Amino acid sequence: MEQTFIMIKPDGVQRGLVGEIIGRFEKKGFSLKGLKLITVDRSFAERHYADLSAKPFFNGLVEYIISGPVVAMVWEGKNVVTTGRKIIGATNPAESAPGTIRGDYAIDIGRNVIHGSDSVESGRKEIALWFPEGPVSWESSLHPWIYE
Ligand code: RTP
Repeated sequence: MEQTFIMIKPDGVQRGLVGEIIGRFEKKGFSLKGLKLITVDRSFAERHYADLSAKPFFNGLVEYIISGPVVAMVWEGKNVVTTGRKIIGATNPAESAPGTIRGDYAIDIGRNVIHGSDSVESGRKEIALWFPEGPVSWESSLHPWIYE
């Protein structure tokens, strides 16, 4: 089954949005396979965002991510990468539809509350980086009520 890496960024944690965000993924029917509250250092944040190292906003982005604890998660389910990005909404909250997490809870692109892997392959890489111990292996007894 497909997995994705989801991170509630420091602003989401500080604003008390952890329960709300987890609830949205849970209620959709996805399964939580990894969860930790963690404060990362600069070199770790730079590794996570290595693909963006040439961008002008890179330093500000790294400062933001290391500014407080984040909630790192692995979520599993059919099409969870693409559907997870839809639940999250467009990168710039000014363009995120109401009903999405960013559309409902964010205003500035540099304080957009949450991260989600943009492909199955980057999900794999990000899960390996954040969960070197591997996700938790379990299967929800609700599966027959969620998948036909
Ligand atoms: P994410 O990785 O956080 O899920 O976001 P994304 O794929 O939707 O967007 P990406 O282009 O990968 O950018 C990563 C994060 O960098 C910040 N950003 N700031 N100031 C700016 O122009 C700018 N552009 C991007 C955002 O926090 C974005 O989520």
